[in-house]
Amino acid sequence: MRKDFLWGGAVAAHQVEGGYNEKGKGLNVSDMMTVGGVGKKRQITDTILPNEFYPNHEAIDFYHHYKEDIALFKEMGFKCFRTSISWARIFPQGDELEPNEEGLKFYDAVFDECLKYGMQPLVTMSHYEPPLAFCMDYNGWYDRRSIEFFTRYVDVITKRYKDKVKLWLTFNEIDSIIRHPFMTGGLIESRFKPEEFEEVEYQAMHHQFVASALAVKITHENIPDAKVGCMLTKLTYYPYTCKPEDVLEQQQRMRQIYCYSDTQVHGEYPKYLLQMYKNKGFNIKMTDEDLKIMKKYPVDFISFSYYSSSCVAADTKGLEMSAGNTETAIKNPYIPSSDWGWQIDPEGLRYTLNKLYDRYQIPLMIVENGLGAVDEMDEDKKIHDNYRVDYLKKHIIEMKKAVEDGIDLKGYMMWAPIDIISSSTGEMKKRYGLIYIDKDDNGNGDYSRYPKDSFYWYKKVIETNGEIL
Ligand code: BGP
Repeated sequence: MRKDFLWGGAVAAHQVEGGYNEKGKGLNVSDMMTVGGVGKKRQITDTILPNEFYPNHEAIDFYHHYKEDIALFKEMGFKCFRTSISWARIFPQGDELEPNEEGLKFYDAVFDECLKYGMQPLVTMSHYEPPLAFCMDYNGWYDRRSIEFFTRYVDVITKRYKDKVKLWLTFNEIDSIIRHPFMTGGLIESRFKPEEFEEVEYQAMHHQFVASALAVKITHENIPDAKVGCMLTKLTYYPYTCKPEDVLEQQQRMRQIYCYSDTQVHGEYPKYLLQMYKNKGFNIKMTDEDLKIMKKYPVDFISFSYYSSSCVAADTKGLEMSAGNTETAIKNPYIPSSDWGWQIDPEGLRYTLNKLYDRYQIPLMIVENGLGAVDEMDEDKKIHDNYRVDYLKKHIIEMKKAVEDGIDLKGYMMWAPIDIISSSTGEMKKRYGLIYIDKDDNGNGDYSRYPKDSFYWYKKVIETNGEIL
């Protein structure tokens, strides 16, 4: 791999920090989620219920353990650490004029700790963390004022961290507003007419696109040497068969994926998306000024999460479905699945990287890739997670092949260097980490950290710049 390749790991504030009400932080949507689990849906409430357990309130207590955790990331040789800033730590209600200084100080300390070890922070501005009050009082991203509130937040954080953070992502998985509108867009479905809700989602998405373009502008003004990327859920679909109708179905489905990067990279809505609005009779309010802003400030690079792939068919009758955290499609009979039913497809990563690069020809970065699995600790407090090593190894092999194919890849952030709360189920049991956390689904445990076998394996991978896998 290139000498300056960014090896590292990624997390999101709400899944690690805890300290949900410390030093002036406001509640955000992820603070309102309860534990789900396989086959069970997470509950979302708009007020904290007395007898309910909210796993993100403590998460893995990174808020108090960040020094220890960052030291462990350093031990693995991380060049880069991706995390997010929790908007409600900085603007507790979302709409204030002045930021919360205590919240800003926390991230100063986190970034300083990374920089102390020569580790670059890669920061997501919004990763499923809209402030709850902003959702309750304004209907989240549906309200146009969301653009103003968000850009004020972006201006504050990019001014404050201008000497510390040079790599930024605007919205995590911006496409996910369609799949989980509350987490991504702060939209409370019951407040809208069911037949109008899809249009509401696309209206909120428009506001995010404008805000994202403005975030690119503001970041470049405040930090001239910064790079700002978009972030996509890289859902990869294959046609279930070579029947032309399945291939057409796949083409249509992929447009639902590409429309987000088409818009953020080319700076304008693709014609097929505008046609879809027309066909559905949507009236998405957008001003000429919005469209000018989107055109003027496209992203510098594309980042994405990649876990899995699946299939689509024109006729799904009788076909088995696969699982995913936000999306399900048809199960591919040729590839295995994780404990949570996500299909494992390393070759799909090479395919995806090439597809994206062919389409956009701008730098790419993998900012999430990993395996959620049940880990057992043995009597010596060791975790032999060879299945995780196997997953990561196979994906890195395919990533290297894609680089040989000629793509421009800046880095690989595995998800997640440390066990964290699952964003879709709220579980601890679903572990992604290279470091084990002593905490279970009911909140029991003392939060001790234990490197797993995969920790030592990844350390070697980074040490040899991906030569020894
Ligand atoms: C991505 C999210 C992450 C993360 C990951 C794994 O979609 O950006 O926040 O959670 O998926 O998903 P889960 O935690 O549901 O297993």
